[in-house]
Amino acid sequence: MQENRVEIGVFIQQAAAVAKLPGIVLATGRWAGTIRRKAQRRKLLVMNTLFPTEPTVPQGFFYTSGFITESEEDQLLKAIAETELHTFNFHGYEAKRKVASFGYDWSFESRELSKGRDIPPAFLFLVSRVAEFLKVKEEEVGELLVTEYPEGAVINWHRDAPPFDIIAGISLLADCSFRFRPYEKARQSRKSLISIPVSRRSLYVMKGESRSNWEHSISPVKHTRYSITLRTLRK
Ligand SMILES: O=C(O)CCC(=O)C(=O)O
Repeated sequence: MQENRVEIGVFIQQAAAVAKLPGIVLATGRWAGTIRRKAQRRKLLVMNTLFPTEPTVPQGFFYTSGFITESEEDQLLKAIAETELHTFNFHGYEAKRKVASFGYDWSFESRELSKGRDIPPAFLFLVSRVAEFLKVKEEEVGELLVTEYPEGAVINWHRDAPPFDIIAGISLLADCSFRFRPYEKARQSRKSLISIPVSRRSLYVMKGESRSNWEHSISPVKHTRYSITLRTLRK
């Protein structure tokens, strides 16, 4: 997992820095002072990075760039152009973004899941690719949501609806800044905010803690962006 790689990377970096410290006992004369001061600065640096207060990314979050090719992105954008999108409405508030949902649809009004339209054939290659990546059966992907973010549109802080389990997001046409903050209000602070640059054609996955203990949002997009969100249903 990415976070493990990050942790291992930090550990190797720190181990390398620590390994250079014995240099101070070998030096004598005026060099000893310089080397000692350098070593102390290095030691401070190590101490500052040894126990990070927050992880780099929440546990259970995975990101990979270039998940789809440019021609697959074109293919999906053509499929979206043929899809009727409607303005997203949240308790009477009309958002800037537009959506189309296929498979199981969650209603924010009734807080119920209902079976909607079948996923159009043009998106099925993506369902199968993501299912393979997640190591789940294609049938386990319960919903495919297409979202259009015109320039300046956002998605506000939220945690996905309870009936869904794993969330996978593919970005099309533009990059965005994907943010996490702890779900628990008491743990929210400027320091606990995590911003992750997400590029077009990439895939991110949220499961585990990133899905249940954190909420996410997207900052205003600089250029029109589309996303395809695939969600598995809880068993
Ligand atoms: O556009 C995205 O990648 C995020 C979508 C999302 O968070 C949602 O629909 O709940």
